[in-house]
Amino acid sequence: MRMMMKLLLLAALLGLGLAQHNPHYKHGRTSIVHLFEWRWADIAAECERYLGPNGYGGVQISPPNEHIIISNPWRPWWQRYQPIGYNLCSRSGNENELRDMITRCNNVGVNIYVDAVINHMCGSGGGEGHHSSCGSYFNAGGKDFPSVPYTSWDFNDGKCRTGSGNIENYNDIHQVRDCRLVSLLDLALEKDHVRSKTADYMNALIDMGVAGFRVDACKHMWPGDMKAVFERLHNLNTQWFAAGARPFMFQEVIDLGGEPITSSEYFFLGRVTEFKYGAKLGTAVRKWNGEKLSFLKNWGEGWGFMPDGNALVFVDNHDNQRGHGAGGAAILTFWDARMYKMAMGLMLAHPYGVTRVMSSFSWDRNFVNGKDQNDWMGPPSHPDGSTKPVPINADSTCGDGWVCEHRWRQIRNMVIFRNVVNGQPFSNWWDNQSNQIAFGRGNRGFIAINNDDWNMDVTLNTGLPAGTYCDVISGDKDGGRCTGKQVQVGGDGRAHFYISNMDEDPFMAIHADSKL
Ligand code: QV4
Ligand code: CA
Repeated sequence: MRMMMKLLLLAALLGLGLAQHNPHYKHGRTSIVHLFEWRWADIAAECERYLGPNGYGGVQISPPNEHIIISNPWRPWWQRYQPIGYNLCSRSGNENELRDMITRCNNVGVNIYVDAVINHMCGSGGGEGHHSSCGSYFNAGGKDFPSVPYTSWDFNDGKCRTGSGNIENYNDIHQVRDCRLVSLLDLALEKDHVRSKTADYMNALIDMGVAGFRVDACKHMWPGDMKAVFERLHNLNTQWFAAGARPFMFQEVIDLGGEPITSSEYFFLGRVTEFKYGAKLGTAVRKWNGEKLSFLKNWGEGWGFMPDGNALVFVDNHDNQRGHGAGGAAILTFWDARMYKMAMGLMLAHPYGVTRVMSSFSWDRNFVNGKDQNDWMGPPSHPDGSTKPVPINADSTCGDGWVCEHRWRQIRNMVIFRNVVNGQPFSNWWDNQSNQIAFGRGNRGFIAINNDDWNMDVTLNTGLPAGTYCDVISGDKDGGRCTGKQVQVGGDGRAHFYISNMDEDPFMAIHADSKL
């Protein structure tokens, strides 16, 4: 009997924990798109006209809470990572627009995940007054945020032992948690008042229908304090989610190894961003440090990444696509389009992790001594600092500086590929011991990649049923025909792949739904 009770208790605990690892996708969807800095009205429209129809599982939205308004530099993107309070008005829109967007996206099966900035408020040098996105008064120097309210009692300064009050040494776990990250006023999350205000903010969003959170700067919060907040969170709104569904949590922890704080400390709270993934994939696709694609035969946990069930993976994110955060020069972004698409194809075809697609805005980079002087630039905006809408061109691309990687045919089609092969095992690996590789997903999909400087010309076992398949990288299946290349799979499941290293996109992918 005792063993039985223990097993039941374990199951319950695991169930609780695992539930926060589950994105609650609808209709077998598998990927999240980060619509960085998009306005709520544009996200709602995109859910209905594009993300729903093309099988995206959810959207990570920029922080919806009230943030500081910064004039020097002019309206930087990172002003939204400096909270002034939890009123739901920001550069992306007001509470009504947010509510409307969440409803419209949920109604077409696209979940909303909120970027929650709960470790801190604005920078200590943020000044005093009403320069905030809802106009609320605050006094950073006095640590006074009446719109919450937070006063100086609600911050960690008494606990921080460094001279500057900022984090000075990432090898000291107390500094990392209890001092200020680049001078951002550090909240005392062990206090009940702070925990309840944080939970109230997140619960308001859960009750509006969000499916979970990307939690900012988790390395800088004690896991025990985060647990105390997460335990106060409501179950998801039963208008769109099963009764008892727990919010999906994916925690931003930058762990490339070498620091005392590790990703694994946060596994029990939800999934964790695996920053090693993008750094290693960029290095391999760029063929730096002697890396070759043929080494990716054991990609995933075999490369020392965290256990699959805990991982949130991406090629780039809003920080490291512009030199912030971690990943360094190896990170591939939309600026390196040809390699980027190859990396995205590989990530979306491979079973490891929950995948996130970055959708960016462009800016005029200005490198001086290897550093982009314009890495602070905010989204396409009007002279008054308000964000421009996202115009959709006749060819389905976006205009006005919005990059819309999630609409690039090669990426959109690989998001669909991932849905089609969901649950199928990694199979039929082949490589040429250099940079030509291929692998399948059971009997539902197959990808072949040529990253060598010569042609790929091989006959491979795809594992797929016989038939004619459209290559979804060079084109689409349009009714009864392929607009790009096609692949003939024989009765034995084998198919011939010819991929010139001069191709616009030197990789091909076929799946059960691209079969004529
Ligand atoms: C500067 C100096 C400080 C100085 C301060 C004085 O750097 O040393 O004390 O002025 O006022 C902006 C400026 C930064 C400035 C700071 C405070 O860039 O120069 O400090 O404001 O005024 C984003 C940007 C940061 C930005 C921050 C707040 O990346 O540049 O700082 O927003 O606006 C670590 C963390 C990880 C974090 C990563 C960037 O472990 O969690 O750094 N990533 C997340 C988000 C990221 C965000 C934050 C955390 C903070 O992904 O986008 O930082 O919320 O690795
Ligand atoms: Ca902290």
